[in-house]
Amino acid sequence: MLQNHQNLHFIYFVYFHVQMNLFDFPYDSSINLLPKDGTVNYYGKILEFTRSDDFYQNLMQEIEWKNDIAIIFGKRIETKRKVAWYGDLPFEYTYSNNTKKALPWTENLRQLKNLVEQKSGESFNSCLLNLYHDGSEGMAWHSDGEKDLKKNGAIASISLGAERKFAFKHKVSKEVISLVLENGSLLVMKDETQSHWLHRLPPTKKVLYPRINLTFRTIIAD
Ligand SMILES: O=C(O)CCC(=O)C(=O)O
Ligand SMILES: [Mn+2]
Repeated sequence: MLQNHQNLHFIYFVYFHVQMNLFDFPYDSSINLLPKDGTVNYYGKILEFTRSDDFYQNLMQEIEWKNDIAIIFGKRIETKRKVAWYGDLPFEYTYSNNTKKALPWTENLRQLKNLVEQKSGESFNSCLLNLYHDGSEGMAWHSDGEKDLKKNGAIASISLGAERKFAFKHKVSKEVISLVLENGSLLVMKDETQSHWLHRLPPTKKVLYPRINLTFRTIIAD
């Protein structure tokens, strides 16, 4: 009996470890990465490599990528990074004095939206996509507190392609929390995160490949 019991433990142990390796889900998504004033949960890879690669290839082709406009030292400049904006309705979204009208979901975006909604338990009506061609392109410190966004609404971020470092900085205490966003991973920012923390994607010389980022959001239609 004792022997059987031990075997059972052994089998469970091996099964559990194989499962962990097969699906590579080592993160506890209930852990809040922020010490205060907001909630950030990292789910690790939620897409297996081939699925993630399919989405990456399809989105690269089908998305209407456009150069973005940013205001740097008071000047409007066109970024090398490309962006696109999709949603349930032709929502208008304004940032850096730049207004975009959301395009209708593609089948790939709909599938990713369903997946992040199921994983996060939140719902979204729009998605901002960013394409960084390599590590020379990034995004400076900012928060996603635009007036068109639902206040304290969750933002779900999917990463496809090259893995990149991502960081949060508290607006008052200046504490910095960083992590690596892996290919096929999900990160969710919610509660008061955007009011109290900035985030950025630092540029790096080490990354030579593209990355696509999708941030699912909730827009308040007028
Ligand atoms: O590329 C990322 O991971 C973040 C993008 C971002 O912060 C944004 O689009 O507001
Ligand atoms: Mn952002």
